[in-house]
Amino acid sequence: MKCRRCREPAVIDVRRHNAAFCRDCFLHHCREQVRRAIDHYEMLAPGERVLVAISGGKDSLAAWDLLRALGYEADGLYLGLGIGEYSDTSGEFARAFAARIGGRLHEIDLRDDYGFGVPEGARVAHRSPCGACGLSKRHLFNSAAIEGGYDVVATGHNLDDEAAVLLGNVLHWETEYLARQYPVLPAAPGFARKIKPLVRLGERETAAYCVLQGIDYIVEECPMAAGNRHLGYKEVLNGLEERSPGTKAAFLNGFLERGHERFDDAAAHQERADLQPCTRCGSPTPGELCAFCRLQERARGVPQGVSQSASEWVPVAAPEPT
Ligand code: Q46
Ligand code: ZN
Repeated sequence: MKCRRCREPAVIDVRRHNAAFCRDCFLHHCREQVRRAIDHYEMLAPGERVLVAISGGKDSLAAWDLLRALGYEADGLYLGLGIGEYSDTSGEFARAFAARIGGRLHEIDLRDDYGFGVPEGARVAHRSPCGACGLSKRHLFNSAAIEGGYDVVATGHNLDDEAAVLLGNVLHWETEYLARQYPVLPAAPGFARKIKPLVRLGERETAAYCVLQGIDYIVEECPMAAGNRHLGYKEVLNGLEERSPGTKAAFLNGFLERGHERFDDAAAHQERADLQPCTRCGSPTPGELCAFCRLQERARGVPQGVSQSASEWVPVAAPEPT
């Protein structure tokens, strides 16, 4: 197997592209895919400051590394979720990577800074752990970006993640989620722009990128993910991909190029029009208190460390992993 680009011996094949690459050309391929995604979806303008949501996993660390490699000014933000050993270990990987690249890593700890962890939050809110987690991440990454003067929040969602979320949204015809499922969500008053620069890279590619680039990342999945629908959708798509390489990319890219606009009507954006500042934290919200502040108020009275398995819950929508 020879590298498609330089004809040296290849170390990895990418069946979707019907290509194999040596180490250096594979790293170039990854940078190229991210560069193309940024250009195509107009994710970033020169000089903009990016805050990368860091989980300690392969995708978020690869996203941070790739954005820096492409010359963007990107800092990281690690959010401790209070999920026992998983959170302790993922934080260590995030810190070690930041130290290695000399990057600036902000940190927020949900339990230390806000008085609750994801397990307690889920229990009091009668949500799935991933629901409480997603709400907290969206709120805290956005408010940290606004307060820190960042233009953009970047997440490590890859092609596999996005295809799985799309499958879930289509199976349940979640039209509002379909309207918002796009690699760029524009900024609005109180909201930083959100981008997904890894949308053209598969999960196997981001893992290989980290290995070939010498990036250590937490390999274990979050224990709360067990049994959630999102993993089931990934398995289904992996089965289809195995039989017919390129299916996932065709599914996702077809939606982004030809399907998304059909759901992206004014109504989808209307909800942002009638927002007012949360009386407690100032974030835009339709009510008095934003959803995160309500969650925090309810969760603070609950004993810490109450564990809740995701499989006991039926998520309302597929979670947004990072
Ligand atoms: S971290 Fe949070 Fe994920 Fe864990 S609780 Fe669910 S959403 S699975 S990416
Ligand atoms: Zn609030």
